[in-house]
Amino acid sequence: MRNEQPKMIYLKDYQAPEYLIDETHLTFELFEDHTLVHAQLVMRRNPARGAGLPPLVLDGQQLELLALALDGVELTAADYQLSDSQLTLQPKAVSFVVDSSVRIHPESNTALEGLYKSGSMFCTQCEAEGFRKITYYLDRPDVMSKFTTTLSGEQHKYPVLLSNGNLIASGPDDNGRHWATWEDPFMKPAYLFALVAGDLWCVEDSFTTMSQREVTLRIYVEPENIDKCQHAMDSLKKSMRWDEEVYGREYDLDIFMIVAVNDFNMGAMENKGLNIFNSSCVLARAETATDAAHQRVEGVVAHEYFHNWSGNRVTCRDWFQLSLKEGFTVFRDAEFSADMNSRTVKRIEDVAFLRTNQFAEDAGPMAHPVRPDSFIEISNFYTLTVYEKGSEVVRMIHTLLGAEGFRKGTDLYFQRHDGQAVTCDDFVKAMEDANGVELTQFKRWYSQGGTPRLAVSESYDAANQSYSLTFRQSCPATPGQSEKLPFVIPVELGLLNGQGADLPLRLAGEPAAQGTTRVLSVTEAEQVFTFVDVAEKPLPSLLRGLSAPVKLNFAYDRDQLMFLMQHDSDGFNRWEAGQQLAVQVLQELIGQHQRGAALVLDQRLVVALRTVLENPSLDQAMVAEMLSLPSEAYLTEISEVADVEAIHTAREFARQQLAESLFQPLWQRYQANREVSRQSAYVAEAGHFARRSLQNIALSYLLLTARPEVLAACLEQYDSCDNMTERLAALAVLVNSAHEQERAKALAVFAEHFKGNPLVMDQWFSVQAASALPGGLQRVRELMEHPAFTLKNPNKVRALIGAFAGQNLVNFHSADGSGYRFLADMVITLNALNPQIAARQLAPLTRWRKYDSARQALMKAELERILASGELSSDVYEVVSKSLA
Ligand code: B3K
Ligand code: ZN
Repeated sequence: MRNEQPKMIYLKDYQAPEYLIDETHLTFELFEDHTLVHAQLVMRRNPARGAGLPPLVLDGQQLELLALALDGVELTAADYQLSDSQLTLQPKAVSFVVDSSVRIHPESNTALEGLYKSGSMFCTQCEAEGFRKITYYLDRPDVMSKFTTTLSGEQHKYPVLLSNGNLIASGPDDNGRHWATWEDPFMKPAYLFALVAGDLWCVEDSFTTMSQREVTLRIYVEPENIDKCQHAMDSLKKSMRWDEEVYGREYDLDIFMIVAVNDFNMGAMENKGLNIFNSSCVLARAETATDAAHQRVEGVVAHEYFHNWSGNRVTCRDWFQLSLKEGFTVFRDAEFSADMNSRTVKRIEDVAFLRTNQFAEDAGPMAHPVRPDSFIEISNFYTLTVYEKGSEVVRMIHTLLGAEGFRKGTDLYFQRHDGQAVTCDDFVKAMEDANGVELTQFKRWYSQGGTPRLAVSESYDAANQSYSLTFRQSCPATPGQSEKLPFVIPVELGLLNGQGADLPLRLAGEPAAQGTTRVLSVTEAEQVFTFVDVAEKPLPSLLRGLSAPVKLNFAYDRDQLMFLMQHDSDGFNRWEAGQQLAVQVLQELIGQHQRGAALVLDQRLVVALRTVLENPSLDQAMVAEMLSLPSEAYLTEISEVADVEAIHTAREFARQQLAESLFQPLWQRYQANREVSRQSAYVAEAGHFARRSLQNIALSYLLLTARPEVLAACLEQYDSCDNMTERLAALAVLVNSAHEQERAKALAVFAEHFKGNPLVMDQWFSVQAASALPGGLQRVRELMEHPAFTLKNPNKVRALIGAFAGQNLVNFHSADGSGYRFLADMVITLNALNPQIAARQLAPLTRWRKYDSARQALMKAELERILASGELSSDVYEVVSKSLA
């Protein structure tokens, strides 16, 4: 908790550190009621900061200082100053050694930052500023040091003792204790430090790198999970090979370890050589993890592994540069997943997520540029903007330079900055230098927040056979930034003729056409591009693959969208046309509902989806994506004022109508796919994901019809499937259905069967929390009393409270304000337990500007109540105060 007014930190105030730490020698003595940490820091004045010996200011929080020595001489209280967050002492020479001993309490650390206990094991999470809760240190990413770590604990309770790098010695102690010493040969900032002690089992494998070095791979888990590691191990080996092939990056230590822990604030952490993972991002097998979970494991294992180069070997100078490693690494893992599975489907999923969630963040009170200018609490800036939009920015560089040019840029970046802590500017500079291009204007993507609008209009000149597109870009104001300068917007496009074929593209002034899809750079506020040799008025396919994270506006009519859905050569844009058609149709229904008129579904949506369903040559995953109507959250995001009730009613009406009208083709595809699932064992591969996704979305429509054969099929799937993907889908469909008895029975059977598996129980909580049936809040309150629930576990909080507030929009936004009150109560409780999780759960309340004035008032009142509730963490304080500003 803060006891001073939280301070804003600014990028413009960055200064290099006064001192450097060449070597860090740590000793941990782990006990049940405390831990002793001894740190020996071999330090010197930073030559870049000139002469003189200013005071040395070390970061430290919640540490009990037991002893302090400078160059071997014990210091007394008169020799240093101690505050809640700093230890200040006066060096006497350019080079010196600081020794400190502190006592800490991992056993009562519920914030899960620094050293803490997850169940019976010790583990760490240091990024961003957790290391200062372990020992006094220069806890900033531009201070890089060589670490040696010795840890000791009871042999019986903690047979496995791990830290970064290589094990160099170990042995027994007296009194049933033992110890191990690990040495990490690579310089690293403190945020990459890790330690684990526990009763763990591991699966082991090995990988031969491109220069023929053998690397030992180990995944450590609690004994009951030893049968759920194979998928993560396979994913790790694929990631290692992919990074060699696509980026020329080889692994650099003799061992790579992953440890799964149950209590973890985020998905995982890329500590050098010792990744620590939320168990939800490691454990996967058919019976307990869905296809989505398998894909998440693959993606997160890859993401953390890729950080070894994009993050660890080349790290961030300061935390304003977070997207340097995160945006780049998300781009890398997205491309990896695209290569391992279906590229188009991966892009569709990522874009749907970006537009629903990051665009909402960009339109809210916490909006910030990809490289923020200021923050109060850095933990609040592990955002969709830094991660997902940051990845889009890297993707645009890739689009502008092409794959080869981009690779030249990354080669130069890694070579030039290996072992350094650098900035986003350094990244872009490497791209510029390797390609002989200038990206000055492009860099506005790093410094300007908000989602740009791109309005496009057309004109066709039949006499001259020319076709012009006019692009107008603008960007709404965001906190602290009222005026925006034009961005560089890469627009990938094609022009379709009346038969749906792509036309050759020749811009006025060019000697010849250059392909049928190309990338235009829109750089002005308003800019016209004219194509020549255009014999008939074409239909444009714009922003293919979402080539820039902008909101596109072109006045397509519904027939044109149906045409694009069928003919666009770009699979992503075929999906996109279907989504736009659905948005138009749903918005019409929303309007009808608001006027009190009868709801009438535009039959063109039915025709379009029937065509998709009856086309056997389409990838089944694409069919499933096209059948998925835009989510309520997305419809909210694109509304001026979101009418929660109308959105829900309109969307459910459309689903119901589609289910009735398309019953035959849905039933046929469901039965065919279920039959294949019945005949074959579970396989975690793209083709199988595709089959099951179509099967399950078909089932969700089918159960909206009152046909008894569908209920029977749903129960058959629920009872006799061999995997969690089919089982959970059947359960979710039942939970949202009117079949009360079957629902209750399925839920009870599920809970009984999986009560020993916390990750599966998370799914059970989520499915119920997200159910739009009336009485949602009451159900959530009851579930909080379930023995498997605890507010101390972040996965549980996300599964129940997060799913309720983020996915159950009708119940959360109940007009009486009960949902808001509940969330505020949870945030106040969590603030004391785990500030990072508390601040994250707040997000739905910060979006108050989207709603009608009555709801706005209720939401703001809850934010005010949180603000007045007493001692707030800097995490919660920052989000609440900015939301009310
Ligand atoms: N780098 C970690 C983030 C941990 C932040 C904790 N406040 C996860 C990742 O992006 O790989
Ligand atoms: Zn990351």
